[in-house]
Amino acid sequence: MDVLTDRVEAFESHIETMFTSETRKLNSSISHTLNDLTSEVKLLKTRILQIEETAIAFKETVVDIRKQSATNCAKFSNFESKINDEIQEMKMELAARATCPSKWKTFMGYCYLLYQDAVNFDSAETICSQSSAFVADIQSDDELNYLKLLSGRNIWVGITDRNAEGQWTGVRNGKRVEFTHWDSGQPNNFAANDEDCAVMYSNGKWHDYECSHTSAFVCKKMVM
Ligand SMILES: [Ca+2]
Ligand SMILES: [Ca+2]
Repeated sequence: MDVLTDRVEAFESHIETMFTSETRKLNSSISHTLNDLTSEVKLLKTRILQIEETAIAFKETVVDIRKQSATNCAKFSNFESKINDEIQEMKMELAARATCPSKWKTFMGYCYLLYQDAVNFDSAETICSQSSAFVADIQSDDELNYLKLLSGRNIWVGITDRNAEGQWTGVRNGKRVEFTHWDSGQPNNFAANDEDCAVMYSNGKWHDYECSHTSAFVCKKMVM
């Protein structure tokens, strides 16, 4: 009986030892896991703080950039307006100093000379080019009224649609004509379907004509 009791006690003691040992191990493992988790939480908190700081710094940078660009815009606009003012002043000074050769008339920065003899358009161009000028193109109502008064007769207009029918361009610069003053029904490309030059009548209305037609003309060049 004693032997049995001893064995039971020994078994109980063994079980207790095992239980204690396992409990310790478990406690230790839980404690490690807790420590690890705590460290990770700490790391995450630090990271979140860093991200928040970066976000705040970024927002401040954006605000600064906005302020800076508004300032720069204002500066640039101010600078642009100063430059424009200076250009305007220089133009006025230039216009005040500029002169036209004798016999030429001055109007809005250009010199004009009327040739009363009627010639075809190419001859008119040649005569004007000999004075470094061109057959007057007409770019505004003001210029049209001025040339009407100056010439008092039919004159060639320095435009043509020779290169592409119906596409009128300035002979001076080849640019598409923006200002026109065609009479009603004009341009009609009427004569032999080949009216590629233009004449302004004394009433200011424009008609397309064959370039071989003859007319008086006005040469035009910039004031020097
Ligand atoms: Ca034509
Ligand atoms: Ca015509």
